[in-house]
Amino acid sequence: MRGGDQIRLSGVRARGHHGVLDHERRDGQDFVVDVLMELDLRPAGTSDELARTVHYGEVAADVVAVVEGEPRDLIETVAEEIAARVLARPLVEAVEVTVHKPQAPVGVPFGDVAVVVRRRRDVPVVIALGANLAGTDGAEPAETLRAAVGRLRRLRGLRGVRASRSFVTAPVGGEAVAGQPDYINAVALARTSLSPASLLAALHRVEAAFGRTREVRWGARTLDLDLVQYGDPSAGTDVVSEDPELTLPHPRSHERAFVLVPWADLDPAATLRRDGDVVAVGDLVPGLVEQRVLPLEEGP
Ligand code: A4P
Ligand code: MG
Repeated sequence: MRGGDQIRLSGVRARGHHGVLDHERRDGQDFVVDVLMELDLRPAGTSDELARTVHYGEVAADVVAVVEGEPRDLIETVAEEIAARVLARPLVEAVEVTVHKPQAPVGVPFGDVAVVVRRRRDVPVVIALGANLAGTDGAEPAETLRAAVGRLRRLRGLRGVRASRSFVTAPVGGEAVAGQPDYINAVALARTSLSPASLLAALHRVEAAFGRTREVRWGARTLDLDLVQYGDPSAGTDVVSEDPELTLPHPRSHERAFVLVPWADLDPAATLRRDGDVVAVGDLVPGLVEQRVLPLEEGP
């Protein structure tokens, strides 16, 4: 585990019927479980809201449900199942699960036997990049996008960052963007161990590092990073959220050529959830030909 924030839940005891021997299956025995969760505790610590952290009572209930549930031959399997349940909680980035079996049939006097599994969340994400103002250091938008992709590559909790080529695009948004200069847009694909909220916060920090200010919504900007999709809709693992702070998938991406064209260019098999249906990104592009999107010579 890395050296970040943690919640540690130790010594959860429950009776289970796991083991390969007949008497283990018949009589059962006590199992003791420790769970160490890695997550960002700042949102909870600064708001005092339970919804912004993991409820350790619910995690304890998950542990008991697995231990008392389907008998397994191996405590490795029990540990794996507990880890999967804990990681299914949206805020948990990584988990270490220890399953002790202190009454195991070892054949000699012994203190304890335990297995430890460490699992990290690993979710595919799609990030849209856009800029149409020179940065505070005078960098042109295309340069800013290249530098921003470099930042994303170094972001803790993000790996395997792949960026599309950059595209020159006409401003979309009617009156609100009238008279703005053309945008440079690109899309990055990556895998993350961060929760959706932590990833968005990290993207906002990158925007700020490039001089992004937010006086006017839809205003011209030095850098805009939107989280387009979190998870894989074709596998049914994408997060869907109506929260105005973080709407997923991004509510306007499906109608924006400046997102879809670079995305399909980078990943021709990409899919997006739209009104509950999973659609191919490439199939949405032909309906948006009136939006001007032309490749820049070199990608970021
Ligand atoms: N927010 C909610 N969901 C998300 C999400 N999935 N990703 C919230 C990112 N942010 C999300 O965003 C406003 C609020 O949206 C944030 O508080 C965040 O919590 P913002 O970045 O502060 O402001 P914005 O970018 O002006 O608003 P928004 O809604 O992101 O604007 P859009 O829809 O991104 O439009 N035309 C071209 N050619 N290229 C462009 O890149 N961009 C825009 C901005 C308009 N026209 C454009 C382009
Ligand atoms: Mg934005």
